[in-house]
Amino acid sequence: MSAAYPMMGNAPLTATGGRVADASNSFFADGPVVLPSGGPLYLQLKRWIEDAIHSGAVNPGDALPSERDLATKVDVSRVTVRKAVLQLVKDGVLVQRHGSGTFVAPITQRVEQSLSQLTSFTEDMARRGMAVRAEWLDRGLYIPSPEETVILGLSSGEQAARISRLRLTGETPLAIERASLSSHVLPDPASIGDSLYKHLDKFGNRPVRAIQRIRAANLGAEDAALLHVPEGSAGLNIERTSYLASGRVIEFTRSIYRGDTYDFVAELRLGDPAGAKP
Ligand code: 16G
Repeated sequence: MSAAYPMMGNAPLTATGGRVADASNSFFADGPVVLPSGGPLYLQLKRWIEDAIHSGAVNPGDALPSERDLATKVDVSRVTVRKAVLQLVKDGVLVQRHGSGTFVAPITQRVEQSLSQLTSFTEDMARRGMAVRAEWLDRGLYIPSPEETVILGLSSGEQAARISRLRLTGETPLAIERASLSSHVLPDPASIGDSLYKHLDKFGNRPVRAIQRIRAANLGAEDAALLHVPEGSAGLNIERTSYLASGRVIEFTRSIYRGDTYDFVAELRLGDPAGAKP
């Protein structure tokens, strides 16, 4: 993916997920085009566009000319343009938005999350000055699965309140979160606002401790589409089980984070070597 996000890393992740589209980027309007030589024509065109992005002649968020205009300018068929563009979309270099065209993919900056603080997504992002929002994928009360019954310690008659959200900053999706809680704690899953932890806090149910398990994963088609990355991209599968001070489990959440946007950071201290004499 490094070629797919050539300028990732230093620039800020903007609230809109990229610069304002500029269909009149002068690079595409300037003089005759000399495609890099070798290989099929569509790959030459693909390399030409990639080089333009690498060199900064075209910027993240810039719009590509229409298929027809690009074909005329480069003097290739529209089929060749389509093939090159499709490949670049698949690689995550370009993004297509229905009705508005094709754009250079926005820059994404890696976000660091401490592994020693029990914070919420909203708090993590607020500390970085990033506005977050959620798109609801699902919320409702369900008959609990055996796993939910065991992990949440549900008694008979308790249902599982499930909330599934796509977490975004601006237009850039960062994570998918699928949380389960007891229906006693969250009888109306539709009532939580932007932040689950804020909602739980209101009722004195904010978790004070959590166990988090992190695994590498390659994203399946559905999750990859939600996160706007190519299928099979690297992701982080995270399970968080959170506890109240009483020891009761309050939340079990499975999250999938984009591997290209998140670093989880843990501070390590020298402990007492096992068996050390006082
Ligand atoms: C974090 C937690 C998630 C929790 C959410 C609450 C991880 C991996 N997960 O994203 O378990 O439900 O925060 O965030 O850190 P909210 O209060 O903004 O809804």
